[in-house]
Amino acid sequence: MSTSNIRNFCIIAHIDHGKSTMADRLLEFTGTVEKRNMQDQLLDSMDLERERGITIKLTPVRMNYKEYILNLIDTPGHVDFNYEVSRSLAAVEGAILLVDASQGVQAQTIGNLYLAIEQNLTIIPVINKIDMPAANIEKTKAEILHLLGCKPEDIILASGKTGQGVEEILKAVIDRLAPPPDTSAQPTRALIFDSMYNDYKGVIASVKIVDGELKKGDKIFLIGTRTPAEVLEVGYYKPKFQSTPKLFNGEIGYVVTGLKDLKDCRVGDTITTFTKDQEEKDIHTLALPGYTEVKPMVYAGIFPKEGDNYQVLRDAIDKLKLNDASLFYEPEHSLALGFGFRCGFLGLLHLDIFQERLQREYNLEIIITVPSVAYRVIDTAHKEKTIHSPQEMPDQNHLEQILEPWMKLDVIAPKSFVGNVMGLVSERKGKYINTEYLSADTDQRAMLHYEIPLASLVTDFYDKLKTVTSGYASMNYEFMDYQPTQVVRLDIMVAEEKVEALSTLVWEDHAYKTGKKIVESLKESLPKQQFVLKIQAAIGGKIIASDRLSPLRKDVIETMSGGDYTRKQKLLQKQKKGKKRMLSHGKIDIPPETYLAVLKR
Ligand SMILES: Nc1nc2c(ncn2[C@@H]2O[C@H](COP(=O)(O)OP(=O)(O)OP(=O)(O)O)[C@@H](O)[C@H]2O)c(=O)[nH]1
Ligand SMILES: [Mg+2]
Repeated sequence: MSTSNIRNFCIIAHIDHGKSTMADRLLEFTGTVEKRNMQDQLLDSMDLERERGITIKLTPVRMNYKEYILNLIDTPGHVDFNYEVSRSLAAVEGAILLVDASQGVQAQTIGNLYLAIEQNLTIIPVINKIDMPAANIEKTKAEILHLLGCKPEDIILASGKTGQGVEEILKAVIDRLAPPPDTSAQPTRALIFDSMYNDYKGVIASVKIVDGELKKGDKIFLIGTRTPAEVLEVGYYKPKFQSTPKLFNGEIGYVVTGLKDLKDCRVGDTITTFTKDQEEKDIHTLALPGYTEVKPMVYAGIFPKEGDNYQVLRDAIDKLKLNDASLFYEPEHSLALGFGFRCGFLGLLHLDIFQERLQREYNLEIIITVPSVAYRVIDTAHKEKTIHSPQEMPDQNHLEQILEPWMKLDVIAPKSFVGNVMGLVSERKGKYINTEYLSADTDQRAMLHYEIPLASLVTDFYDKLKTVTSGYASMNYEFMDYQPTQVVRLDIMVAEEKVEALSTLVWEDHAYKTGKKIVESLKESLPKQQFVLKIQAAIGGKIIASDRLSPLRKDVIETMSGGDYTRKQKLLQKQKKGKKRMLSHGKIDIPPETYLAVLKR
C-alpha cells in the first residue's frame, strides 16, 4: 500500500506553550472527536494530568483529513519527561514547534528542538497564543528566525484558543513533511515507542510500522527481549482504541501482544514477524536503532508507614511500573523504616507524581526518604559501586574516591537578570561556560551555558531560579559525566532520635551551612507536639546544629471556649498521655511536606 497519503508528526514545545490545546483544535477541525465529546486538553487523559494542567505521557492520535491519514503525537513539555519526547520523535517524520508569543523561545523550546534535529525531522515553526494581549509576535519571530535560520514566511501564526492558524498548520503538515518511505515489501519491522498494561487487553505496544505490515493472528518476535508472541488485535488511537484488520507500513497504532509481563515489551524494541525456519542471526540484523535506555536522576527510599502494608506497597508499585517504563525500583531494607523499596525517578516532578499516585490510587500512607543522586564510590581495594542513599555509603576509612553526576545546564533569562543567575549557579558549585543571545538584538535575552552538579538541581534550584529572575528564566539540562566530589553523611535527630528518612549526603564544605538550614526549615515545617521538640543535625555523631520547637500545650487550652475546669484537665491529661506514647514509641510522625522542606534549602 502506498504511504503517500500518510503524515506522522508530533507537537513539541516548552512547558505550557499550548501543545495539548493545539491538539484539541486539530482533533476538532478534522472531526476526529465530536464536539459534544470535546473537553480542554482532551489528550491529557490521566486524572493527575488534568488536575495539574500538565502533560506527563506522550499520546498518539490518528486523524483523517481530506484524503490524508495524519498521525499526531502530543508530548510533555516538562524536562523530567524528555524521554517521552525523544521516543515520540523517533516515530515521526516532522515536528510542529510551538512557541508561546507572550513568552518567546524558552529553554525547552531549544532542548526539544535539538532532539528533533538529531532525528533529522522537518520542523514546522508556529507562533502560538497570538490572541493574548501580551503576545509579542515580532520579537518571537526574530528569535525563531535566529534559532532555525528559516524564512519568515515559514512561520505560522496561530492560537489554540481561537483556532486561528489551525488549517494552515494542517496544510503545512501535508505539504512540508515527507510521507514515510514505502517499504511495504520488506520484512515486517515495527518500532515500539511506548508500551502499557491494560486491565482488559494485557500488554499493548504503541508502534510505528517501519516496514511491512501487522495483523491479527501474526506470529511475532520481539527482537531485543527475544520474546515470541501472537498478535491478538491491531488498531489506531482515535484517541480511544479502534481496532482495524491490518496496520500498514508507515502507520502509527497499537498492537495487543497477548503478553502478560510488560518487561517483555520494552520501548525501543523491534517487533518482527516470526517464522520457525528463520535463523536467529537473521532476525537480529532486523533490529531498529531504538533508544538509549533512560537512567533515573534521583533516588528515594519508599516505605509503608505501617510495616504490614509492605505487600500492598509492592503490588501498588508493580502496577504503577506497568505504565511507567522509566520508573526504577528494587527492594530495600532499613533498620529504622523496615521493608520498602529504593526507587529511581527522572526528576522531582516524577517523584512527586509517583508519590501522589500511590496515595491517591492505592490509598497508601508512605514514608519517603530525602531524595539523593547516584554516587559512584571507589573503595581502597579499587572496587567501584554505585550508591543511591546515605545508608549505602561505605565507611570513610575504606573510601578512595567519590564521584557525583554533573549536568549541562542551559538557562534563558532577560539580560538584566544575568548577574542573579550567575550568583545562584556559583553558590551551587556551577561553572560558567559561555553565553549566547536569542536574537541579533543583544539587549534582549541571553542563553547561559553552565556545568553543574546534579545534586544542585534536585534541591530547589528551579524555584530559586524563578525567584531571582522574577519568574522570567527557564532552564533545561542533560547528563554530562561523573566528577570527583567530597560528601559526608548528615543525620537529623528529632527528639533525640535519628530520623533515618531525613539523612542526606551533603558536600563536606557545605555541611555546616546545610545542617543549620535543614534544622531551621524543620522547625518551621514540623507540626508542634505537646512537648518541646529538640531538632539537631549531626555528622558522624557530632552535633553541628540544634534548635527547639516549642510545645503546642498553650494553644490547646487557649482554643477552648469557656472555663470548664474538668474539660481542661481532661485535655491536659490527654496531652500528657500523648507525649508519653510518642516518646515511648520513639517516633515522631513526620508529615511528607517535611521531607520537601529538607530538600528546599
Ligand atoms: N490565551 C491563550 N491561552 C492558551 C492558548 N493555548 C493554550 N493556552 C493556555 O495555556 C495553558 C497551557 O496549555 P496546554 O495546552 O496545557 O500546554 P502544553 O504545552 O500542552 O503544556 P505541557 O504539556 O504541560 O507542556 C492552558 O491554561 C491553556 O488554556 C492560546 O492559544 N491562547
Ligand atoms: Mg500538554
